[in-house]
Amino acid sequence: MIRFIHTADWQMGMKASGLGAASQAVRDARLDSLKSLVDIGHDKNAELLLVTGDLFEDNAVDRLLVRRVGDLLATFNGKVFITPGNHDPLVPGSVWDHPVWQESKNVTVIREANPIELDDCTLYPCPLKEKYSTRNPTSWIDAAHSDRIAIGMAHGTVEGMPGMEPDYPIPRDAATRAGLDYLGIGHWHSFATYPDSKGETRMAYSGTHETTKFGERDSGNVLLVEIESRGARPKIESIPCGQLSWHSLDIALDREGAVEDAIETLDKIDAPAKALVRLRLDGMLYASDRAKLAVVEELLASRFLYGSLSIEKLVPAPEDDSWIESLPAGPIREAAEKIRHQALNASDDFQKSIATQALIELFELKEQAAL
Ligand SMILES: [Mn+2]
Repeated sequence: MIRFIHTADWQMGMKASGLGAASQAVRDARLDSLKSLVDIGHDKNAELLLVTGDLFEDNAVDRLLVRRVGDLLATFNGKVFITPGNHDPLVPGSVWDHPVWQESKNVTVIREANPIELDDCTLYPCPLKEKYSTRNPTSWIDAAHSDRIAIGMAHGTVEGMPGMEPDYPIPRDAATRAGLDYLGIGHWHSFATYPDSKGETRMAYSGTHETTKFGERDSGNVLLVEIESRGARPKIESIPCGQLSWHSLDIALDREGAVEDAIETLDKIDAPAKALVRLRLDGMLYASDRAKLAVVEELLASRFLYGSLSIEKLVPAPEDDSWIESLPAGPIREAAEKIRHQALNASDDFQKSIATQALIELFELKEQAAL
């Protein structure tokens, strides 16, 4: 029997740019969740920690970060095996030249695609040596005649993903073809499994241990894999490991008072100080909801680690004349009428968006003047 942690795509050193002051916290979280990953391995009595590529964002990341990651892996009770991926390929001058990898007795950076015999299993690793390739990295593996538990480690794109270039293509039935009990793969950041023709799952993306961006489905986990014996169906458990939660919210406003829905949705987010929120509102905005919109903006800015609001797709509710009537009669109201007409009738979305924002700004100016 063998029990191990399968993980990949740590992308340590990623910039997390575009998140303002939250960028540093996002980078720090990637290291914190590595600590919890090691703890999970200890709690579950995992004998091995298998990392299938892209530990680092690239080969030029800060040497101190490489040291920190290496030191952390050295704290794992069992053995650690690493295959370089396409972000951190094994090339001269790569992160894998750092002395930390020689110092840790339990950590092995795999440099050649050759079987590794361990006490309870054989590993079939596929380290990458270039950023891009059209070859199947697992094609050399032939474990069919082995009587030992056979575990592959690879990095690439499973064939058949719509619209994807064949970047290190891995056939959907790669584990069966190679005679493996389990093929742990990396490259895509969401947890995904690929059942074979018998309905048994022997191939999986672990996904990244900490979510890397908005819209990433089912990331922030590690996999605990247990294989009883050669040929047995692997037990695969996805265990949450990430520190931060990412929420990409799209809310359509369809009636007066609907901005309240957005506030309620924000109120339901657990541990807001560790949440990143991207809220996109579309639909119709009523003049009476404009003040609530300011509350939404304030909540996003104050409560969460990161919050952004996009209202480019909102238009003023056409039947709501209070947009116009609350403004002083004369040139300002006339301007507002023209802008509203533009917001509702412009031929392209960009013009609509600018007109809507101009209308909202006009109301804000009016309210400020009235104070
Ligand atoms: Mn990759």
